[in-house]
Amino acid sequence: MTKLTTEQIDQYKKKGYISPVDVLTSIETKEIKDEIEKIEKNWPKALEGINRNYVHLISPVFDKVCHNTKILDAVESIIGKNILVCGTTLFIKNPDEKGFVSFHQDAKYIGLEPHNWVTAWVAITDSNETNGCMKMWAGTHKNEIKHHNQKFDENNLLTRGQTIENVPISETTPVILKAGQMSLHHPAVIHGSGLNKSKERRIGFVIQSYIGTNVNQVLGKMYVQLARGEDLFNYHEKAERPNQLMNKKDIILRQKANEELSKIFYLDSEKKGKY
Ligand SMILES: O=C(O)CCC(=O)C(=O)O
Repeated sequence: MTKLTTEQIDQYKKKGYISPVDVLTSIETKEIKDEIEKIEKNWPKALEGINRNYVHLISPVFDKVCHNTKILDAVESIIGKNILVCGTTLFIKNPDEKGFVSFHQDAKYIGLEPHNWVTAWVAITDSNETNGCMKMWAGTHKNEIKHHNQKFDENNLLTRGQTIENVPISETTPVILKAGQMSLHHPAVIHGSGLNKSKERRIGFVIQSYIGTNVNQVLGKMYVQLARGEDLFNYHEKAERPNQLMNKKDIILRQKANEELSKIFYLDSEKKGKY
């Protein structure tokens, strides 16, 4: 078992995130990149728009990442031994596009209470300042959830373009990761990311999030998998693990899961974005 060190846990408590943690081999990151390309080639809509979510429900390769022992050991150090996978998102920034992520707090619109959950951002390619890595405003997880303006910018990779204004960029820290490393961040830490100015894709596979079994969904319904321990609370719908890429029954389940997720993300919103 490769739990986080005391130093890493202290860093998480103090800053609201930790990085880098080594989790995948180069063979594994290549397998994931190949899987993305295979899906994009054969099912062009399967990762677009809202379908960037829940890819782990239709692909055994992504499912395997969510249940990776190294990732779960680290997550257990933060949220305890009873762990559910409650969602995943592929954050891809292509070089010729203008995708960015405004500064926000994940806990704002997601409805997961209490905040015994953590997001694992797994780098499938290197992620650095040139290609638009995440930037964290350390320590902000200790404050309240802030007001977010809803901007719906064309190139914002967030659902509503939710934005915390006036974040002092000089106080943020880039989360620089090599392919195969991950960062873990707290539901309330303020973070965002800029443009990909490189000539290659930047790919993050984000398990958002791992939740303790004691975490409820107070705004809607979610489809979860047990990743470790036992679930004595039974708050959520259960999702089976896929054993084949793009199985019909898995596609149907994923569609249902995405419809429910969309209701949560856009609750009380006058407008809908493209994700
Ligand atoms: O991939 C990015 O640049 C941002 C992702 C993000 O905001 C998150 O994982 O919470």
